[in-house]
Amino acid sequence: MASPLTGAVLIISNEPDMNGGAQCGEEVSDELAMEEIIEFECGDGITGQYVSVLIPNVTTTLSLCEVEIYAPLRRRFELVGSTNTWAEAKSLCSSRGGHLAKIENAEDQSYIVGLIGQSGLSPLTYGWYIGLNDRAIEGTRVWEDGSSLVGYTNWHPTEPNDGGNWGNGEDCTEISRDYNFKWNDVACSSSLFAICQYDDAW
Ligand SMILES: [Ca+2]
Ligand SMILES: [Ca+2]
Repeated sequence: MASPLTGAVLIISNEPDMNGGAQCGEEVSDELAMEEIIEFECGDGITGQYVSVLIPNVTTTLSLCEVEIYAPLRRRFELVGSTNTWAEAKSLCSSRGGHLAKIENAEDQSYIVGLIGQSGLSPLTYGWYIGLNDRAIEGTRVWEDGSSLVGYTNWHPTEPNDGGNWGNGEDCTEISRDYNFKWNDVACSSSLFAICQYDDAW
C-alpha cells in the first residue's frame, strides 16, 4: 500500500537542472490524492519540458505513470502580408504550418485587432481573411477545420448579408477595416490579407 505523499515540491522548468533557468511550481502542501490533478500557471517563458518532483526524506525514482503532464495548446496568430483570394490565403497558411484563424472569443478578437494595429500595413489593406465560411451550404457557417460556428461572433450589425443586392453571394469572412474590425462576409475572390493560426503544443 502506497504511503501518503506529503510536502512534495513540484518544479516545472526549461532545464534538466532544476537549479538553473526559469521555473515555476511550488510545494504541494496537502496530501496528494490518487490521480489528483495539480495545475500551475506558468509565465510565457516556461515551456515546461522538465518536471522535477522533490519528496522530502524519500529517495526513489518515479515512473512516467506517476507523473503525467498535460499542457494546453498554445494558439498563435499571424498576419500574412500579401493579398490573396480566400483559397490562396488558406493554402498560404497551410504552407506555413497553420490554418486560417478561428476566432473563439473576445480575447482572440482583441488580440488580432491589436496585431493589425501594430502591423503598419498600407492604407490599401481593407480586410483580413479568417477561416469562417459558408462555401458548402449557403447560410451554414463553418470554420476551415469544419467545426460549426458556436458561441462568440463579432459581426458588423448589417452583416452577414451574402452580398445583399450585389449579385454573386459572399461565402467567406473578413475582419473589415471599414467596419471597425468587425466581421463581414465577402466574396471568396476578394483580394485580402490572411490571418493564420498555429496550434502548437507547449
Ligand atoms: Ca454566403
Ligand atoms: Ca457582406
